[in-house]
Amino acid sequence: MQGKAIAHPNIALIKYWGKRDIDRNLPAVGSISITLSELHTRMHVEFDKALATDVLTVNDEPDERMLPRLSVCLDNVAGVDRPRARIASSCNFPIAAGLASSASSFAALTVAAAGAAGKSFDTAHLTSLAGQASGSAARSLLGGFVELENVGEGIACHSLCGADDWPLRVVVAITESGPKPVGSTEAMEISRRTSPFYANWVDQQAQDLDTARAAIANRDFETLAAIAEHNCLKMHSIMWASRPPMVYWNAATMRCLQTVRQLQGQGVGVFFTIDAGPQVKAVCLPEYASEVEAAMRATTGVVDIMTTGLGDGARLERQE
Ligand code: 2P0
Repeated sequence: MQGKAIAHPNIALIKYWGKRDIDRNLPAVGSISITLSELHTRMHVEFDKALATDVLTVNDEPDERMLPRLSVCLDNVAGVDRPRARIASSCNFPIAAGLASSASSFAALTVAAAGAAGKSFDTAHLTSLAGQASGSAARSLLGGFVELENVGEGIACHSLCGADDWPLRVVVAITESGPKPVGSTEAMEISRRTSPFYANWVDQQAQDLDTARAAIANRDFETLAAIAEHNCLKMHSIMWASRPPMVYWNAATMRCLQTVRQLQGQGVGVFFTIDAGPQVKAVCLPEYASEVEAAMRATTGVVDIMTTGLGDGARLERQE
């Protein structure tokens, strides 16, 4: 009755922002992401009939905050009549700070819970379960470049390119390690309801996805860089124009963008992307990784740097 799984966060190059069905947590738009290798979340789920409630530890400390969402995910995977569970999560990067910790957490939890419940679901079903818990988590089921599509009444994910087939590097510049002021789920809803740019965003997404998909197939870094930066800035423009406005950036976020622009001016193959937080991810061709890392590290306000390659999808490590 126990399962242990590992999953890596993913960074969207073409972003998911907004839902078409809140109750079923279905995204309004498709997205394309890269799964990272060095950052990870491990989830250990142990069902125990003697427990009265689910209990959670995060990095060995009791933690109640995420428990309600994790419990619902366990219900969806193992059934509402399941025994209560001991959930132990460990994460090697800052949580809830715009580094996609919910993606790796819910992908790992879905796989661990299915293992603990003795269910052998296929990837399509695991994708749908993880996506119900957190939209971006569905993409962490797979490795390398991953596309999430809206298909009928649900979602489907497929791999566009393996992690080793285009081994880009990602330099993550941490500019602040505290949790973000507004969670993504709430921020997406505020955007959908109030931003004058939201409808355009939804309308244009298919075109951005087509451009990125073709760039990945052709290993065309320049085209991917241009469309990823455009899509990222569009997403943030929606948030800035929402009521209340949501600005996740800080001064160092902007300085990192300037660093990337300077590197690009010197011919370095790099582009930026930013999620619902102040961290900047600089995606680069492997030959430029140390140059990009040094430049980001030297940027005023950057408090930490993590460099990673592209990694594999979520997997079960132990099942008993
Ligand atoms: C993404 N983000 O595509 C976008 C870009 C953040 C910015 O998916 O409400 O935690 O749980 O489905 O997946 C973060 O949102 O949201 C996210 P829910 P999730 O990566």
